[in-house]
Amino acid sequence: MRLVTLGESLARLDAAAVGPLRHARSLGLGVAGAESNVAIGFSRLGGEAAWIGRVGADEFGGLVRATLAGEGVDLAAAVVDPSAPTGLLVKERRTSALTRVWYYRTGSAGSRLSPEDVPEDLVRTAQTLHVTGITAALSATARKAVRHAVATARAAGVPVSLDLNYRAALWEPDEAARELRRLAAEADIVFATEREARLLVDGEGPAELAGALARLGAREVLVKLGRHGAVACCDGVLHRAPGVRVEPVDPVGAGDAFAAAYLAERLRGVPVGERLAVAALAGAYVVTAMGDWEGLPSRADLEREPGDEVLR
Ligand code: KDG
Repeated sequence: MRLVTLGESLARLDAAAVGPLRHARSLGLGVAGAESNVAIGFSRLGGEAAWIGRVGADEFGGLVRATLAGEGVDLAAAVVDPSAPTGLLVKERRTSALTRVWYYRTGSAGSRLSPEDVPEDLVRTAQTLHVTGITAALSATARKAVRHAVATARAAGVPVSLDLNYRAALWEPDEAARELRRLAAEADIVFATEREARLLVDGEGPAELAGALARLGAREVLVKLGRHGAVACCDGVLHRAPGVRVEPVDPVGAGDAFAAAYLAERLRGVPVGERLAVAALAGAYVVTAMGDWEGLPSRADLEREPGDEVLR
């Protein structure tokens, strides 16, 4: 199983205490980045994942590289850029149920990703290319890098997976909708929340939205519903997975966990209904731990008997 992904990974500062950030007296240090979260999740489930991206020649860049390498992610295509800093995000726990994110990434090394950074052979020999709307929103060159990777994968018959991952702080809805529709038309697999789906298409509920997204071009569309599970439209057939009941402590990263597990199970030949259920379980795992990816499950975690106390 070989997954290739590209995007920006950042240093992450986490407020330990609940409340306005200005009153946080200490911040934890970690790593964030939707695409690298997926790479870690995929690697923890036994796959080989390679990450393409740029970090600065600074300590935060070292942190990103050490963390991804420690999780078994292949960094042969990662570029160290001496002329720009590694991007940073700060997570505020505004209330126990509401997390807010502040970005410091304009002009970052990661946002300078360009088509020349995408090794075509790596993409051509992958079994899945995974991209997200975040990278397309970072800069004109990063958007071209995404388009180039997608075109390279398509020409080689490599399935393209797209997580819409709309981030309102990075671009305007109209511009996002235009670019995401274009990418969705070229993808084989599309992941969306209900809200993200509505940015691109019209529809009453999740099933209609999944069908409408599928009409843009992808054979597999997954609409994630958080604690209510997910709906999939695969080759015109609808599937549903119920949610997994958990006590979430940090909601960030659930979608990446879902995508990582879905893509891993897909490559293992697991049927759609089952891979949806595994993906929902992976999402549940990640929200029960602090951090965007730290709680991602291993295969042993996923194979626990249903009804185990682990997630309750
Ligand atoms: O999906 C979680 C990501 O959003 C997070 O890890 C940080 O990539 C990130 C972003 O751009 O928000």
